[in-house]
Amino acid sequence: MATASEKEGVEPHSELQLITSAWLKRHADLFRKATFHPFIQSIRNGSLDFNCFKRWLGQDYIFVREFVRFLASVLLKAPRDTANEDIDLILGGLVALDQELSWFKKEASIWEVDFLGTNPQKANKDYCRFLENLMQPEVEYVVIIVALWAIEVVYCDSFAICLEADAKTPPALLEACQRWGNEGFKQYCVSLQKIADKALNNATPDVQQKAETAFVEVLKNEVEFWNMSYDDQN
Ligand code: HMH
Repeated sequence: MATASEKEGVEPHSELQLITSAWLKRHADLFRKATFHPFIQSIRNGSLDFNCFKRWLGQDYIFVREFVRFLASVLLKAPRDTANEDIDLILGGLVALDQELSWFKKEASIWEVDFLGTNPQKANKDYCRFLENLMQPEVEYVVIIVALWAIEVVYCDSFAICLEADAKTPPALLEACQRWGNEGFKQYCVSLQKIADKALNNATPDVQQKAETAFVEVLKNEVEFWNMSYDDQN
């Protein structure tokens, strides 16, 4: 007999993603603000002031340096019984960050952005402090794997918008958009979501609540990060 999900044509693993899917619905407005931000819209319609892109580049490099530590902490905190392929996925994410940092350095020379002379702005400092708090020993693995998924999926969905068929993204910004908007990165995000839901399914309601709060906090931090990049008054 066909299961309910087969009848509806939903992929068989989808029951594992119920919790994160419910959050995406519950916080759809905020998620939209984090992914369809004026910064992204203006890349997509070709009107972004390149100075905003340069500001984003310098700030995001600082963020990614902190994110390396965060990702390493996710790997360290993974419970002993974590499936090997889940560990390998996170390890692959860390390896990709090595290439990402090289890409940032290459872009810095193209755009003449001096990373060493760049100071983190408030939204960036706040976001990095949020990551630092998540790295504390008492924070559960479930909470940080959810945060990791949320951080990645926002960039994935945002930059994918700039690659849609009718987008007028300037050629100079295409590489950045492809870095996070490509199909491989999307698959990485889907895999992270599955790991997050697996962990959530085994968590107590109390910890599930903490993870949802972390998810919402990531979205708010992402909105502030775009605001900062788009407008230097922030
Ligand atoms: C602010 N969020 C921010 N920067 C990034 N590079 C990502 C998410 C994705 O790694």
